[in-house]
Amino acid sequence: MNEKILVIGANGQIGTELVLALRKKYGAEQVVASDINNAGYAIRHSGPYEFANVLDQDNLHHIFQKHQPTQVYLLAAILSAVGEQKPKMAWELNMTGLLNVLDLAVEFNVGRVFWPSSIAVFGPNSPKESTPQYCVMDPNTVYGFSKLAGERWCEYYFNKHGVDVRSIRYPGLISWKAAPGGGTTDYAVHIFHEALKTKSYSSFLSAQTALPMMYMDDAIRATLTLMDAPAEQVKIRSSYNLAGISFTPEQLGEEIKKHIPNFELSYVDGDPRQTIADSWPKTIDDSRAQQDWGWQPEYDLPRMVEAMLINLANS
Ligand code: AKB
Repeated sequence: MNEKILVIGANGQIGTELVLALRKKYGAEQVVASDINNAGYAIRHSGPYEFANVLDQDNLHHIFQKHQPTQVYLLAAILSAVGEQKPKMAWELNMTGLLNVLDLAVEFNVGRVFWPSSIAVFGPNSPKESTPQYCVMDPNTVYGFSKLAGERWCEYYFNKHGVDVRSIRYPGLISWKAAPGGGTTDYAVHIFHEALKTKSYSSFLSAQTALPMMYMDDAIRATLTLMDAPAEQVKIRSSYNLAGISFTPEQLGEEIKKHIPNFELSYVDGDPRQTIADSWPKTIDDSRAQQDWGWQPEYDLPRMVEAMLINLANS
């Protein structure tokens, strides 16, 4: 089948790499990138591009009508740290944006929809180690409970309207092509830029704060694998746990020192992102993703650190 793919929120950390991967796979003309901000030169100039505001149903309707997408990726969101500064706006964007797209997916009979969830759906009373797919979930950030509510809407639209919606609970994503946009896990990207530039970094998370993370290449591969899987293999229609690497700032710093021996890592106390990180899992059990659609990560900590340093140094 000739796919026509619409990516909404294409200029963000995931979108920047996902659009390029989709254009390579399906051909540039088949992948329409869209975003509310017109940054992202590589994205805008390597294929079709539309201005899209997920809160503007008429604008979205026009884009769906014009391109008749067979697959839609909705990546526009406000992440955990910024969400705490702008709680109402985060709820509005993350929730209304999703509902607008799900309604249009029904109206235009879109074949498949991808929507990202996050480890932020877990909360202080969720198990911290090997956090299972199903457990107590009491997220206490606006981002976290907007993602949890979004997961319920995704499953609901699958059951009630037959929308083939697929989702992953991404861990913190580590990438060199685009910056992360206001999350709690952002330190794990900033640290590489500073290590190369100034040989030092001051972490806003404490030395022992372990969090689930993933190199972007693995995240893109997971996303495309899930979207390619036959519908009957996608047994979870809320969102799949996905694990890559778990590490602390101290462990990451030690690994960077193997490449930059005089790198110095320090820590600042009292950052509000520490409280968010403390409410999240340390490690994730992703056995359902492994069983249902064959997920296996390729990047461990040493490989990810080497890839980040080499790619950033050469970019
Ligand atoms: C964040 O830190 O908010 C995001 C996430 C884990 O979803 N990177």
